[in-house]
Amino acid sequence: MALLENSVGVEDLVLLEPLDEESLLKNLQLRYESREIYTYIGNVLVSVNPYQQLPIYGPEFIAKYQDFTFYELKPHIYALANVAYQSLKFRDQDQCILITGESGAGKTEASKLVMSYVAAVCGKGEQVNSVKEQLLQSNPVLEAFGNAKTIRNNNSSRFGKYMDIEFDFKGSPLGGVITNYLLEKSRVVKQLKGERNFHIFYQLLAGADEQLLKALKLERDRSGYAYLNQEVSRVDQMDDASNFKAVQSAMTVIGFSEEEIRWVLEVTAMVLKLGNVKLSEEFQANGISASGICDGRGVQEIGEMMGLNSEELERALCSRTMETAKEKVVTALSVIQAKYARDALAKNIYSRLFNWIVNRINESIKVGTAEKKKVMGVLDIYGFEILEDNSFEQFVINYCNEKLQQVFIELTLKEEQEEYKREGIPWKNVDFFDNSVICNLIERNQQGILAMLDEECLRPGVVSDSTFLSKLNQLFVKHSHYESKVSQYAQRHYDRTMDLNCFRICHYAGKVTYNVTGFIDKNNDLLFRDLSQAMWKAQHPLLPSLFPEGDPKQASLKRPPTAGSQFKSSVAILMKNLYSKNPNYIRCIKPNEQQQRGQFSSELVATQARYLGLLENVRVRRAGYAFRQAYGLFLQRYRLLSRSTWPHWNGGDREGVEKLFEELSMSSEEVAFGKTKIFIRSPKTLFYLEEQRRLRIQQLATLIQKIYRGWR
Ligand code: AD9
Ligand code: MG
Repeated sequence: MALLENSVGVEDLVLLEPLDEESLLKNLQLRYESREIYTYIGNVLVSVNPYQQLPIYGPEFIAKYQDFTFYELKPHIYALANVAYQSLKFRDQDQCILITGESGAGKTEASKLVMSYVAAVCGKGEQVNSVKEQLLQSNPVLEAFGNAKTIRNNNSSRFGKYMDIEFDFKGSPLGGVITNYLLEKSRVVKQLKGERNFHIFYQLLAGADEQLLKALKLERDRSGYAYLNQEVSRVDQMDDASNFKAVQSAMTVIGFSEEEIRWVLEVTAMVLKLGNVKLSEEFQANGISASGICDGRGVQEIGEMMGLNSEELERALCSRTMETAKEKVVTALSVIQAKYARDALAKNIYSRLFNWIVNRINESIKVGTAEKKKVMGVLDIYGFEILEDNSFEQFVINYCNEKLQQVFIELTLKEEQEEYKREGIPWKNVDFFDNSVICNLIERNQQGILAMLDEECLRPGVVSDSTFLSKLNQLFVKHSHYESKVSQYAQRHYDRTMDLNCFRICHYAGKVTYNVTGFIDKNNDLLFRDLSQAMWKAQHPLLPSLFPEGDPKQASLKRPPTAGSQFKSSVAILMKNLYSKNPNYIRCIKPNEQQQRGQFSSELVATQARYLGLLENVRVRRAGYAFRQAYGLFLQRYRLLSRSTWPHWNGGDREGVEKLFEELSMSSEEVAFGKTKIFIRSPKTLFYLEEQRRLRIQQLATLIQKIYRGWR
């Protein structure tokens, strides 16, 4: 057991003295500076991004952690993965691994480390290896299409991911299911300064051979593409060309046919080419300014690739058909509207392609329903976001985090409670902040913010972001977790930082001000019907299936669910799934904004520690008994402190520990004897035992030296 090593801080924050934010940060920093990136809070793992390859991974370490119990070795992600896998295999308990943290904190790397650990220890054989390969190879494919360079992370996941890995009764993998959440599709058409589009576009241009480029009607020179931000095209230590080969081979391993790979690349190329469709005002219809396409060749090529008459494509891009009960009216779009339609089409094609890829992977890794399965879920999802300008995306991301916090509190407490119950130890309730009031504010049926947004989107008449905001202001003026200019005026509180078009939510992790501009549009997420119908008519083997609502026979008048309500229902499914499993937490922390090794910004870490509720987590853990261990292991470590148990003890483990405490005159308040484990209330007792043990070892060493000298 290596719980206490003062030179590198405590390995379990539960043992921290004094317990406050300052010492928590100091401890993480001390450890980080000694390249100890992992620290526990009981069974929760805190991981600080090292921004360097540490020599602590790979087969040798996997073998080491496979053979030891949780606290026997240094804190490590392999230890957590091992506990989860062993409980799944031997205790028949479905597990989930929840990885949270802000962008660049190391979530995706952590999820890959967990997967590679599990893959290494979970059985052998040709069939099993092929399943493992498929599961592991889903990562490079999803990363190519779903990750991008951002200011904060060169390989930032722009979607949330939950993956269930399914095992048979022996613990060998059978397959899995991936669920993806909210791809940041706006990136397809526009990127912030210093950021890139999704990796696949660059990989394709750099890695495709001449023949493929020609077939896809692409030029190798990326500077010709309007959708690719021109100022950054390369990323340090990222080889787009060789990654392209890796993606193609990963797709093959997963089971995509050559044809399917080709279709995916064709659709990707169409998106890229759509960005170059130039629209201008040169066409006049009935004297009214309308949009038209300047560069006919581009549209013609896209039409050919889509298997669509280019005039039809042009019509779909530049006009809009309104259907009334009696007639169809075609109106020309203005240039601004047509550009909006073009970009909406590109974003929709890409995000639907991404969903198609996820579904296609799922088809390959799917497991038959007849078999009884054990499941390990791995969640790699965006952490809480407070940006300078927060919009609809941050709102739903933070809502998801609010729900995850709810799971965290309930399951952490529940697990504590259950352990005490299992061990037959009385439990006292712990006070904690219950964030259900915030979850309700957002998600409550018919009365929450999401419901208000939907109501506004569906309401006939003139709706706008500001009518939505007025509605919120009216409804929540007195809500303790809602603020706006209106509610502030009502309370005679004047805050210059709050604009008129904003509302603020006091989340568990802090206050976030959301700008409502674009909420209605993003929630509606509508594509002009002309465009979906055109896509549905295309002859391309993949494209039409991405736009089923374009089928005129479909009851297409029925409105698709809004983005907000879709997200809410997928979060609800996720929560149900998580609640049915035993949770294992990895809390990832980003030590600096520069993506540099060795730098630890206390201020930055402090903010994250607050979002992640680390201190609260330690308090909950300490409210009961700070430390617990199986009798056998405990006795082995401390038996040298008692005459009854040292040097020989022939009784049972529990009796040995009882004797030990009797001799040390330990207060009965301080310890509790469970069925299989000893529970110690305060860390101080453990420090005391450790200190006594150290002195005793010193004493014994001196004694041995004396005897040795006597012999000589
Ligand atoms: V985002 O929300 O998707 O933008 P993540 O997923 O939290 O973010 P990611 O795992 O991508 O962050 O980590 C960012 C970078 O940190 C990686 O590309 C690595 O270069 C680096 N990193 C993270 N964890 C480790 C690690 N355990 N060892 C070495 C690491 N490098
Ligand atoms: Mg990531």
